[in-house]
Amino acid sequence: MSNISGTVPTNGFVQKWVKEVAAMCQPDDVYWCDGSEDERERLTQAAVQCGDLIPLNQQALPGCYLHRSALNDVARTENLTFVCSEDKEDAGPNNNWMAPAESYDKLSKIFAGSMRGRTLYVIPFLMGPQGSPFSKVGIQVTDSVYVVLNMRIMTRMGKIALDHLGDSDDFTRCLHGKADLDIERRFICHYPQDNTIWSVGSGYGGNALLAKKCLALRIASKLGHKDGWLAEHMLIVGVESPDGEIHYICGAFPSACGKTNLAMLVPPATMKGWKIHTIGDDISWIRVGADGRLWAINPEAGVFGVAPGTGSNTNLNAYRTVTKDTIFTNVAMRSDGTVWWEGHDDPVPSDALDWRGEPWDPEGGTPAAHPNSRFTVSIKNCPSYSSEWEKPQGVPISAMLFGARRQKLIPLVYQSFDWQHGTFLGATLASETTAAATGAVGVVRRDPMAMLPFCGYNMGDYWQHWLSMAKRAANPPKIFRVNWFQRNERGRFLWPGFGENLRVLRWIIERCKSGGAAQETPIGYVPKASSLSGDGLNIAQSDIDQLVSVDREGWRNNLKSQSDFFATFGDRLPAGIKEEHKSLANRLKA
Ligand code: GTP
Ligand code: SPV
Ligand code: MN
Repeated sequence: MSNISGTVPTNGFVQKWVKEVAAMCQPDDVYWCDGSEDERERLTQAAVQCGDLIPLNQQALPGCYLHRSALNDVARTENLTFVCSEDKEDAGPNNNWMAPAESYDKLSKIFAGSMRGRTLYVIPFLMGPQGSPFSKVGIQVTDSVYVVLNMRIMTRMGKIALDHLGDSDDFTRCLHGKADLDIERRFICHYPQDNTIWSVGSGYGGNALLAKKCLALRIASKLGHKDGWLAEHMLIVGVESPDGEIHYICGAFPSACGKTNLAMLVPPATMKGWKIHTIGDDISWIRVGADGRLWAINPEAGVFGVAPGTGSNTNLNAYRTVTKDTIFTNVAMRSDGTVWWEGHDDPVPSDALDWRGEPWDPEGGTPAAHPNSRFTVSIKNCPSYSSEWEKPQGVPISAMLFGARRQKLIPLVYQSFDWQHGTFLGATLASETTAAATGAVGVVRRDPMAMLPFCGYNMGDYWQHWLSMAKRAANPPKIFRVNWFQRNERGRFLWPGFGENLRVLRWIIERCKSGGAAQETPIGYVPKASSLSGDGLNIAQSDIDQLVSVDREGWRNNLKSQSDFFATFGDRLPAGIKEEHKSLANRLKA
């Protein structure tokens, strides 16, 4: 029997489930988290003691700590992630599948006795604003104090969640254990029919913070399919024009393709009077409002952001966000106890330990920070944080963006003809892969709606669900495709990106208000170069022409790769998507 401490809730369903998992995992202690400040201090000390956290220089970086993960545990492992629906077809070709009974059996054996000598922490957490009818409760059990401290930042944790739950059994059961961190015994399994997630053998990010990708996307997307809403891998940002009007925009970009940066954009000095309001940087839950518009909430409370590339010249807001109360994972540490990464403001250090804790040789050809090193920090730390984040109904969405990393072919921005065509733009999204998941980097892969690794059911059904939103929403957002990542022959980015992306948002907002100069092309409405330039944009005319040009030949060559991908969905592929593919082919022929 384990020692029990902390705040045990009165909810019998929660108690019963925790008793069951404790019986399987056999921890020495069970600790029920309450989310208090006092608890944070105690758990932080415990984390320092066991080596999970290294205190940083508290003068320069108050409340900041460094975590170094196991060397084989630095990113999501998509090949070890499963959707264990009853019927394999319901997981679709977009997911790995295991039969539920087989996977419960396999993971039970790994969990059995795996917490001996350890503490099992119970984390009640709320996803979404307090008092919102759209918010959901999860209970995560974990043997990692690092995971507890991250979940504390990433969610609304403790009493607030138990109050929301009351005596209901409507909560996601999230079981997480490090076991021995052996990649051969690592599995991240989802059971949508049981509202349950089991994750074992990893302590990192989306594998271990089960509120994030596992609950808020994979499980939630399936719930949304059933109940008529959308769970999306989307940032939410409010863009205020000089006349004081605010438009809210959602954007889906694959991992490490710019969501956090767009959500925290710093307007360029030349665009006077524009302001940015940050609501969310990774996940949106989206519903049809009584007014026929789509409304979005950010279910999360924190940011688990990519460190490399974060500097005051690329994104001052993000840079300032991480100067206090931040947990850094796998960045480099300098001898004065401060942090550094590639793209940091400070010069390349000669006295740094790299992300593994080894002395770093700047000439050695390896990065100091891991390319997928991260910071975990409350969204309220961000200078552009908006209190609209707390609104139970969320914010009304004017435009949705699909973006990805593409060196060639995809223009800087173009607008879909309508909702069905916009859904098609999402469905055909493809991106060069990044370090956010294990595997090759820089390879173009299809990543529809930036949800390929996160859609908890058959993507054919998901597209049909997207198409059906138009029938229920009289006034849906306008849909756009964006690409900040075009390069020239020498590999240089054609578009300055970051703050200058506001020029693209300005055109998008004009289009939402039926303005904005555009040219109709076979792929959609593309801006006139003149609607992006002006007020101090400092790039060559030939570059801007290239950024908005449509390479018909390249698009024709792309059609086959689209249809090959769609064919893998067989008869689950919606007619509306087939129709759009055919229309695009016809327009390109004309
Ligand atoms: P996840 O947290 O993995 O979902 O990533 P994300 O989509 O939030 O990406 P993030 O904003 O953290 O950016 C990832 C990387 O892309 C960082 O290294 C950024 O510096 C870089 N990046 C972001 N926006 C731009 C841009 O407009 N232009 C260029 N060239 N790079 C960008
Ligand atoms: C992503 O990979 O899209 C992330 C990081 O946001 S993780 O939490 O690891 O999924
Ligand atoms: Mn993400």
